[in-house]
This record gives sequence, structure tokens and C-alpha cells, in this order.
Amino acid sequence: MSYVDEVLELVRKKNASEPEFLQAVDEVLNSLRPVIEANEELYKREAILERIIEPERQIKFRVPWVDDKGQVQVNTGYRVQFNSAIGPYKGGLRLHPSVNTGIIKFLGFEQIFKNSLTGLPIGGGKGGADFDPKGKSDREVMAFCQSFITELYKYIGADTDVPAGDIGTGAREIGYMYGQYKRLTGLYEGVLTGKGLTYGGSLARTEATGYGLLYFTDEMLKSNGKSLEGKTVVVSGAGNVATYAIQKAWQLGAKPVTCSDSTGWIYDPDGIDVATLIEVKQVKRARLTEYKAMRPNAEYHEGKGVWTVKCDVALPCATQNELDLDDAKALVANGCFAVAEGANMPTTMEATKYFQENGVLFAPGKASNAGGVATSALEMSQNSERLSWTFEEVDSKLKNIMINIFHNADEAAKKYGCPGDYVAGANIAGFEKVVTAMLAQGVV
Ligand code: NDP
Ligand code: 2IT
Repeated sequence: MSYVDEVLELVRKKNASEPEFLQAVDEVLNSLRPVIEANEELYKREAILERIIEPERQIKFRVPWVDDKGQVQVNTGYRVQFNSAIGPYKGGLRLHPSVNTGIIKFLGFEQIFKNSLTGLPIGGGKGGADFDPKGKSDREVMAFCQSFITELYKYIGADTDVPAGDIGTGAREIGYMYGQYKRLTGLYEGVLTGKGLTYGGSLARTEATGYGLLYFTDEMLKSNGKSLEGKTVVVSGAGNVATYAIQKAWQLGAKPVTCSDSTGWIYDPDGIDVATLIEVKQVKRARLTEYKAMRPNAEYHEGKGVWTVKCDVALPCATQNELDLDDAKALVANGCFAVAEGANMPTTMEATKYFQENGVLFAPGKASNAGGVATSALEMSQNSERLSWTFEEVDSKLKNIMINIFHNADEAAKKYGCPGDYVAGANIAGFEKVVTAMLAQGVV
């Protein structure tokens, strides 16, 4: 049995109840086969794969807080500090009822390679809680965030572990968490990213994941003799990533026509209006039915369905496994020629394979959504030097980083005999740097 197969068997045995984590490991290890086979003896002796699939540390804790009726509520908090070979742990905090150990481990595992791809010195981590900010008052959200940080502050710090936003964690939550961290430690340091602009946040961090996704897509299309100009783009999600992906798609000459949330989706024949979307989702924190109310020309549909809309380019920006084989077939049948992941692992393995077999350009999230964490690392740099860069400065660094990620993934895919397979290219390019650092640092 090959080393990769041995470790896949081990990981399945040890993590049987964590399907998303197994899915992420399966995809990465399978695509690393050519690199592992070229170094099998060394990597096996050094147990590189056994080490890379085992988090350095996992923290799981109780988060008690009091709701507006005086009732005590209890959530479970998590932080997985996965790999610090190339820098302090870095990765977001997800606040969603579906959060469990397996979800946080899959996200933390992906983050190792994504962070490596950015070219910046950040290790991989992820955290969150099964708390649902939806429908909660600001005071309830603050009570939760303060309790969450009252435990987590012991394990994080500007040079050890730097959390940020993810699903359900935006500027409001980061603000409450930062305030509590500062109160407990007395430290005014860059311990969280995605902060507000008046207390250490970076310009362009809010837009970074969505903008970065489009910079990557644009470069991938150009390298394949295509362009975004005049193309119809279908987007899922209506949160941070989706909103700014839609905005940058317009700026690059494309027409984004859909968005979605967990209850329904919008098709706007005139193209999604960003100001309306921001008003509905960020100001009113309302459902997409409100978008329809403000834009009578748009259609609102209950449930899932954006992937049935005819398009040239598809950008899944909501959540994991939101695009399955049937969706992939519908997209290909409708002429879609490029898919770039804004979310983490939104495409199932069967759907990914179907796209690749049918000549669709496919960008994996750990490469195409890395603009968020890359800009978080730029926020850390600004905090360290106690300076703020202009929007243009940050945005141009972000653009360069995304272009470099594309070319690194593209070249790694060519070098290992799978040209155009950006999934393998991204995994290989991300892995090589982490492994070099792990080998240099000995058995730790
Ligand atoms: P937000 O919370 O801002 O938005 C999430 C969006 O996805 C919402 O529209 C939400 O709908 C929808 N959604 C969430 N869960 C589900 C679900 N189970 N089924 C259907 N729709 C769902 O999160 P982000 O935009 O920050 O994150 C979106 C994705 O991008 C995630 O996979 C995240 O890990 C990834 N990502 C985020 C980065 C960032 O910087 N924020 C960076 C890189 C990746 P509703 O409002 O109804 O819940
Ligand atoms: O998935 C991700 O890369 C994020 N949620 C952003 C992490 C970060 O540290 O900015």
C-alpha cells in the first residue's frame, strides 16, 4: 500500500465521525500523490502526512451567556490550532448552528495550504461556535462574544494565534471580541483581524475576499485566452464574500445576476444591485425577500436554485458542499465555462471532477478565496508597524498576491504533469512550503 493510502486509511479510522474533515483530507492527499511519491522514503520516515493531518492543538470550551429574557444559554466554542510551521495560527471564527469539531477541522486543514499560498508568514487555524447570531439583539451578541473571548483569550495573541471573521462573524462580532480581549489582557495589539477602521482595521479587508476572488478569476480566464468582459456571472451567498465578489464582477465588466441566502435566491435580470444588497443584508439584516420588495423587476425563489440559471461563470460564495453533481451538470449544460470558489469547499468532489472532465476552468477555494486571509496578514503588518496603508496600497498588494497564487498553482500543476488542474496545483504549491519548514524545524 502506498504511503498516501496508508495515511488515508488512518485518517478515516481516527476521524470517522467528521465527514467534512475526511473530504478535505481526501482531496488534498490524493492530489499530492506525485509529490509524495517523489519523496516517499523521507516523508514516511519523518511522518510528514501523519503530522500534517493532526492538529497541533484543539481547544473546546463552554460559552455561557444570558439572553434578553434573563435565560442562561450555553454554546460550545472551538479553536483548532492546526499548523504553525510557517507562522502564527491564522484563520476565521465561524458562528453558525452547524459548527462542530469536524467542520472546524476541515476549515483549519484547508487554511494551512491557503495561508501558505498567500506567500505571507501565517500558519493554519480556525475556530467558532454553534451560536446563531441571526435574530439575536446586539446585546445578546455582545454577551456571547464577551463570554467566548473570556475563555479563548488565554490561547490567542498577535504573535501566537490571530482569529478573524467567517460565516456569522463580521465587523460587529469582531468589535465586541476585540473589546473584551483588550479588557482582559490590557493589550492593544493585532490579535484579531477584520477590525473596524477606527481601531486598527485595514482598508480593503472588508472587500478583500470577494475582490481577490475576481482578481484570481480574471487572471485564470486571461491565461486561458478568455475574459470577464460582458460575461454573465452566477453567484451564491449574500454575505461578505458574495457581496464584494458581485461588486468587483461589475467593475471588471461582467454582469452578476444572482445571489442567495439560506432560505431562497434572487435572479435580477438587470444585474444584482450592490447598494440594495448591502442595505438588505448589512443594514437591515433581513431576508432576500426584502431585495425583491426594493427591486420589483427581480425574481425571488424559495430554496436552492442559482445553479440552474444560464451563465458563463459560476462563483459559489455561501458554504461547503452547496454545489453538487446535479448542479454541475446543469451548469455545464447551460454553457458555464469557469467556476471559482469563494466559499470553502462549496463544490462536492463529484462535482469538481465533473467540471474538470468537461473542460470547465475550476479554481479551488484555498487559492481563489485566499485574498481575505492575505489581507488579514496585511492588517497584521500594519498593526505591527502601527501605521495604516491607503485603500489603493492594500488593494494593489491584494491583486498582486492573487495573480501570484494563480501562477504558482498553474506552474505546480504543469511541473507535476497535470496542467490546468488548479486543484492539484494549489495543493502542491501550498504543501511544498509547509513541508520544507516542517522538515527544517525537526520533530515538533
Ligand atoms: P457571511 O456570514 O457573511 O455570509 C454567508 C452567506 O452564506 C449568507 O448569505 C448565508 O445565508 C449563506 N449561508 C451560510 N450557511 C448556509 C447554508 N448552510 N446554506 C445556505 N446558505 C448558507 O459569511 P462569508 O461571506 O464571510 O462566508 C461565506 C463563505 O466564504 C464561507 O464558506 C467562508 O468560510 C468563506 N470564506 C470567507 C472569508 C471571509 O473573509 N469572510 C474568506 C475566505 C472564505 P444566511 O444569511 O441565510 O445565513
Ligand atoms: O476562510 C478564510 O480564509 C477566512 N475566513 C478568513 C480568515 C482570516 O484570518 O482572515
